[in-house]
Amino acid sequence: MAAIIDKIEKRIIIATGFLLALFIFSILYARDKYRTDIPECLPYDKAYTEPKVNKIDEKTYQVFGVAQMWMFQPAEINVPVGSEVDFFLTSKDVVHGFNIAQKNVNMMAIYGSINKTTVRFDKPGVYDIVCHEYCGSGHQNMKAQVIVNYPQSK
Ligand SMILES: [Cu+2]
Repeated sequence: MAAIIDKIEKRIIIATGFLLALFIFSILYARDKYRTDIPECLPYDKAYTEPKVNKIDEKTYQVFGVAQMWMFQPAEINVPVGSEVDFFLTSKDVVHGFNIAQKNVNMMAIYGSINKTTVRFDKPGVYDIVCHEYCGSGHQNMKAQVIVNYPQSK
């Protein structure tokens, strides 16, 4: 009797291992194929709770994004075409979502924590940022925009 159970357990362990390998492979495949950046967690630092956009150089920007009931700050981010933007994201209250559908960005804004992802904007246009974690009665009003334009000629 015990031998039969062992056999089933063995199969379950093998199947679980296979599924785990499949999940990990899927994430790595999606990262390379769709150039999806997997968000990282950084050590918490109060400096990130001040919403701002830092220009590092012509093509590199840092956005300190702060989510709160019910808004994102900064609400409008202007960058030139071809920019690489590091988003550092935190929340002032509850858990919020941070989704840029056109760029496959899917992050959470969490109180007391900093999440980071990097996005490259190669095409001009307006990229909507929405909160996709239900966070209260004003949830549907939580949006911001990344506006990507050609640099103005001097
Ligand atoms: Cu929200």
